[in-house]
Amino acid sequence: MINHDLKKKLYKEMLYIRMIEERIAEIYHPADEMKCPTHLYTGQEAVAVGICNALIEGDVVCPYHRSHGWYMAKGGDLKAMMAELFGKEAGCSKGWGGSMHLVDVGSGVMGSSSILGGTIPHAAGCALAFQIKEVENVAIASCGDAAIEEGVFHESMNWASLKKLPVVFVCENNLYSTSSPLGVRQPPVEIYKRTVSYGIPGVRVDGNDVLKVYEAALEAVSLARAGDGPTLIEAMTYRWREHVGPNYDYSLGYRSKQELEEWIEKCPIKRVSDVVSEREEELLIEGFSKEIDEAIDFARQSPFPKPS
Ligand SMILES: Cc1ncc(C[n+]2csc(CCOP(=O)(O)OP(=O)(O)O)c2C)c(N)n1
Ligand SMILES: [Mg+2]
Repeated sequence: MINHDLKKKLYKEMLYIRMIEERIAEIYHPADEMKCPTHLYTGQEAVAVGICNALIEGDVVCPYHRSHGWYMAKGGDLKAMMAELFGKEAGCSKGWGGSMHLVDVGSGVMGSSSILGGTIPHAAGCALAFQIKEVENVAIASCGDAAIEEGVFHESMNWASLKKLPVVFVCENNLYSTSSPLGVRQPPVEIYKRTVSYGIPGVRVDGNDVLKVYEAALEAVSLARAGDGPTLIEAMTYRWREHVGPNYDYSLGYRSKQELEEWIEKCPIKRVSDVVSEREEELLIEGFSKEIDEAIDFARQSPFPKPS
């Protein structure tokens, strides 16, 4: 049962992530201080927020390259993330990783990766460690729809099913791999149905509905925690901005402005915005804006890592 307080928490976290991403988009080119390739999460916020809110202390996430939302939703530190994007020593990966390689082991962010599908076996490995240690924790792997085409996805599903590992695979299906639509890359079988051959549950949810994502996550996580093995959650969503970078890219022709506008209508944040009053929203925006300013100032003032 999702009460008012939880709904508000989910709303706030999505708004926070949206504001961070949109601020990065504003400063990325004009300031030219972030040298790392940056994949923005705008439009997909409900997935990381819905999943991470179903987790408990000690659970871990292994996020994919569109990682900022996961890092923040799991409790990562904004200043450390911003410093990482600026390539600074105070960054969460000491300035050497950039946007796609965010780590905060203390918060359970076990390291995102630029290698498609790369963090799927990492999560299975974390889950194996939990099983061996006999702790009731769960590991989450996030990936995009393109990672389903990687061998390592299938190897991990096979092993996780065989060993009944406490892992939940989350596929954020935003319909594209860079500029290639799903239909030119995969046979017409829904991603969540691929689990049939591994004998594990697969579910599809509206990935722009944070309440639905949360409920699906709760169920998958409780199965995993009870020793009943993995689940694949396919969350249908859409990235608003270009694959990598801050621009809108419908002018490239691989997707239409109309398609983007239809998904903007389905904004995950707008869908639960009735949980706050206008005044509350203003205050939240004011507070988050200040925090983001402070994180950017902190990142700018931090030194670069020493070559040694
Ligand atoms: C193993 C591997 N192959 C190819 C790439 C190049 N690459 C980077 S992002 C990307 C598209 C990823 O699409 P998807 O997994 O659907 O995630 P999205 O970016 O759509 O969120 C590709 C092909 C890579 N990083 N790793
Ligand atoms: Mg994709």
